[in-house]
Formats: sequence, C-alpha cells, structure tokens
Amino acid sequence: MSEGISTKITRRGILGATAGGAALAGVLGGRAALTGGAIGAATLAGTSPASAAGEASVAPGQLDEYYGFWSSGQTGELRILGVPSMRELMRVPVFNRCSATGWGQTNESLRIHQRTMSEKTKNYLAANGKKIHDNGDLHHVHMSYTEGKYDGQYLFMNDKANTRVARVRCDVMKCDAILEVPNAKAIHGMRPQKWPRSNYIFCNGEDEAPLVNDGKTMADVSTYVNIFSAVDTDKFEVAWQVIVSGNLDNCDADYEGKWAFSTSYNSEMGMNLADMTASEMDHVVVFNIAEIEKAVAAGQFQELNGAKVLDGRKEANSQFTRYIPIANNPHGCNMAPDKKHLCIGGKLSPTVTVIDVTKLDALFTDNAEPRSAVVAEPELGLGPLHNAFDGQGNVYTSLFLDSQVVKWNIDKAIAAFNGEQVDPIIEKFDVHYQPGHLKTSHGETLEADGKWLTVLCKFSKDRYLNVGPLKPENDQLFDISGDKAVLVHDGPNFAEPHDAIAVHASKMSNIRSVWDRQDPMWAETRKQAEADGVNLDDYQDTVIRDGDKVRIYMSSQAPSFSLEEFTVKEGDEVTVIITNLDDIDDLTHGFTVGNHGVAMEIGPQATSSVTFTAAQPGVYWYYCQWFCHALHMEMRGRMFVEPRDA
Ligand code: RUQ
Ligand code: CUA
Ligand code: CA
Repeated sequence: MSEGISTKITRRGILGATAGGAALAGVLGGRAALTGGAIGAATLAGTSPASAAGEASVAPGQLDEYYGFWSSGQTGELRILGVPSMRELMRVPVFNRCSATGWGQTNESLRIHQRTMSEKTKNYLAANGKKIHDNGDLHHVHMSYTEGKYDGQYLFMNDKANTRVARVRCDVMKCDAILEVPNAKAIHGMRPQKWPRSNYIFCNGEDEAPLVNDGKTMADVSTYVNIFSAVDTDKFEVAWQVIVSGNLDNCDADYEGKWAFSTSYNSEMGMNLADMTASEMDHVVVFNIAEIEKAVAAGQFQELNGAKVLDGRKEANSQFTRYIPIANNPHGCNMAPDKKHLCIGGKLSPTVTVIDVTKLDALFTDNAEPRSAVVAEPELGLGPLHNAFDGQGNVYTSLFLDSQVVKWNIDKAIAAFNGEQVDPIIEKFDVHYQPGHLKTSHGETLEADGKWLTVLCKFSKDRYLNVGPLKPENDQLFDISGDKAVLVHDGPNFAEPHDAIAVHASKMSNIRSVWDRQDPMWAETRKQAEADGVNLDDYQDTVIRDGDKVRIYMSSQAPSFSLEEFTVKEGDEVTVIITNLDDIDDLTHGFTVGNHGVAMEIGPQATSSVTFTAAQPGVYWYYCQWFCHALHMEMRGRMFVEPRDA
C-alpha cells in the first residue's frame, strides 16, 4: 500500500508536532492506537500469500537452501531456522540455562561461562546462590567474515542484559567462548569487522555509567561515559575500548577495514525520556580503526580492568572518532554491499541518512564539516529502524510505526538530495506488525543476492490463534526476487527474535555430525581424567574418591551406561564424566539424575561432565533422557547415596 505524498507530509507533521519530551512516549509507546491503524491498513491492503508460496515451500525430506541464524532476545539462545521453509532446526543455548542439554550446568559449559567473569560478578552471583547468570538478552547474531563474505567459521552474538558477547563454533554449533566485557554497560549493537577478515567484533555499550563504577560518583552524571569495544575474535578478549560522547545503539563496519560506526540516541546523556529526546540532533560516531590501532601499539592508553582504553570523546578532539550529526534518536546502522553507503535509520525522523564512506577520510585529515559525508536523506515513512540490501542498489527499510517496509533506491535518493525531481521510493508493503530488524539473504555481505527478505515483526496481534496475553512475535518471509515483494510465510516465534541472517548452505560445509574425540570443548575434563589415571580414549569405568569429592567415569553406548550403579556418601560432591562411545549420526545420549535437577547431553563421541552434591541418603535412578534406542527406557542405573555415618 503506497502512501501518497500528501499523507506522508501530514503524518510527518503529526510526528513533528509531538517531537520532544514525554509526548514521544505517546507516539512510540501508544500501542493501542497503533494497533487499530495497523490492522486496518493491513486488512485493506490484503497482502496475498498465495502467489509465490510454491517457491517458499520446501517439501518433506527436502533441504532448505539457506541456514537462518536467529537471535532470540530475552530467551538468550541462538536459533537455527531453514530458509525459506522457516522450519526451526535447532536451538543453541548461549546465555540461557538449558534443561535439555545441561548448558549452564555441565562443567564444560560452566568453564566457558566463567572464563572471563569478573570478581565483582562472581561475588554478586555467589551472594545470590548462583554460579552464572541464567538469563541473557541476545539481540544480534552475525557470522564471521573473510573478505566481505560469510566464511562459515563462527557466529557472534551479544547479551545486552549482562554486558557479554559470545562465540559459537559453526562446526558443532556450540558456544565455545563467552566474554564479560569490562567497563562497558549493556552491549547492544554488535557487528564483526568485514575486511580483511573479522579480526574484531565491534560492541556498543548502550548504558552510560561512571567509568569507575564503585558507587562514589553515581549521583554525578558528568562522570558517566559510554564505551565502544573491539573484541579480538581469536582470543575472545577485549582488544581495545574507546570512551565516547553520548550512548551507543547499533553499529556496523565498512568493507575496507577502515571504519566502524555507531548510532547514538542519547547524545544528550539524558537520564529520562524527556532528556534523551530533547535535542534536535543526535549523532553517528565514526571510529578510525588505523588511528586507534596506532595509539594502542604506541601504548597511548589507560589500562582499566584489563582493557586498553582510549579517549574518543568529542572534547578530547582525538583522531580516533568523528561525530556526524543525525536527526534525533536514530537507530539502525547498515553498511551497503556497494562498499560505499552507510544507511542510518531515523526512528523519530521519517528519514534514512545515507553517508558516503569515501568522504570520511576528509573528516579526519582536513577536519571537514562532519555532515559533508551525508549524501542523501530520503523521507520514507514513520519509524524507520533498520535497512537491508538487495545487492542491486536498493534498500529495504523497516517502518515501525507504519507497519510497513519501504523499498527505495540509493542512487535516486542521492539524486533527489542534489535537487533532482526523482522519487527514490520503489514500493511499500505491509507487514504484520511493527517491524524491527529486516534481513535480506546475504544482504550484509558482498554476495547480497536479493532473493529473500525476512521481516522480524514485534507484534503478531491477530495473525494466530490466541494463546493468551503473551503473544508470539511474527517473522515474515518475503520473496523479493521479482518486481514486487511477495509474502510467502508467517512464522510465529517465541520471545523475541531481534535479528537474523541467512547464510547459503554451501557456506556451511564444515558442520560435523559426530564430535572429534580430541575436541577442545572437554580439554579440561581430559586433563582431570589424566590426573586420575583415566584415558578417555581407551575407556574404563573408574570411580575416584578424593576426600569428599567423588569422580565417576563411565561411558554410554545404546542402550546402556557402562556403570549400572555407583555408590557415594551423603554430602559428597559427585562429578559424573561420561563419554559417548556411539559414533553414529544422531545418536545423542543424555544423563539425568532423578530428583537432583541434573541433566546433560552427551553427543556422539563427546565427553560431558556434571558436578552436584548428593545431599540425601537413598537410591536415585539416573537415566538417558534422549530417545536413542528401542530399549532407551531401559538405559538407566542407580546411584546409592549412603548415610554419612554408615
Ligand atoms: S535493535 S529493532 Cu536490539 Cu537490533 Cu533494532
Ligand atoms: Cu541413550 Cu536414551
Ligand atoms: Ca536523543
């Protein structure tokens, strides 16, 4: 449903009239009002799913052409969907606790969780009877790049809730590193470097706080800062950090390895809504990677909590950053695969700001006026959030308030900006409802193919059977290979996908079906076994008693555990280490101890271990919780817990 010019101006007028302070809460948060409008528009437009559905349907037994890697927001996990079928293929626990796999409970996963955990966090968790955070807020998933293309090695993701980032290995689809980012607060935007490879992931700190956050200056807002972090993707440690002016929302990187960019919606450093929306303009921060690396190499940093910190605030006048003014409260930040244009979603402004990255050098070398890099600012509709590219010079922008997506052309937008009478808008279509991120297949790479567009809608409202007050989100898939976008799939999804990428299956050739016995995932467990005289490769059941600690080594092979029973004493700290000797595709076993809250996955050829306290005397059955064999129910054994004084 295309909007006429007159409606557009009227609507902009409405937005302009309410811009500023608390009135904005009404515009953005007034969901009841938005609901009526959105449903009405959609019903009238009646986007038909019928015509292209054939191309999107993947017959039973057929494989999808793309892997879709989905964030899950506050669920804290990574999800794998098939595109275009939108079938959910797998969930990979990352920041969340997982009942099925034991993620967050097995010793292997706890080591990954605790590797970089600060003393402060450990103390906080211990005071609350916990070893790890069991929640996360995973907004953004991105794959590692080599020369601007997905390389199938790693997936990276953020946790806004607990200021962390994580890495998932694509060969086994398990998280192998979590980093608690020091100094920063609430990592939100996160993108890998695209060129020459993803040496870094860039991570935005969204919440401002005193740099030394010890409670001494917290009432004094002038001591608050925000932190931009570059994480070394190999070591998975902070490479360097830059203090910035204003907060940081979303980020991206260019295709030459020269720049990183972050949007800021709170250049005001406001502590409430009225203050955060008070200015006419916020900004995009441009980070000069070479200048930052030079300063780090020359030792021109302060070290804080183990991180090398540089000052890139406006008043520091450094060569590390430039601040390009953008209409107030921008959001999305997306680098086009034409290697030249960076698109910034206006959010409160109905515009997308296009920055020509070839004009950025002049900002640093000649101190050129920062807005001189802006080459277009098309007016597209209400609430532009994110941008996705088709590889043919066109952009799809999500319009949150309009519940629409607009397709527009970058060259035409530049021509219009230069005064030519051209309309850059190609089409607008309804989505259901309130779209956030939207993603084209390979659209964030040099291989953008313009085939599929996924729109992650924040509200599903009336699209599905009512499941109660908490409704699913709605992931919609559009076929964009033709002249018009065609809706081919509605996909309800649990809280709350923010972002997704589609990666062609040909990029994922290193995915394994069976673990390598020597996998580093259980290297520490292997060391413990060696110290106990157990060779994990030549399996023998062994029970080691070490004071109040007992270590039980056994194996699994369908349909039995090698140990049918073992005995411990009341109060013992029991560690069970199991190696799955099955080496067949899809033959995962599990180990669950009755009434102990203990369960873990043991993949084919994997070793997993879990530690718990056997607190109460009695007999407890343990069993395999992964249906593995006709005699799976019989795959069980007994743990005898003897009274302490027996
Ligand atoms: S942000 S809906 Cu968390 Cu990616 Cu824009
Ligand atoms: Cu092994 Cu079920
Ligand atoms: Ca602002």
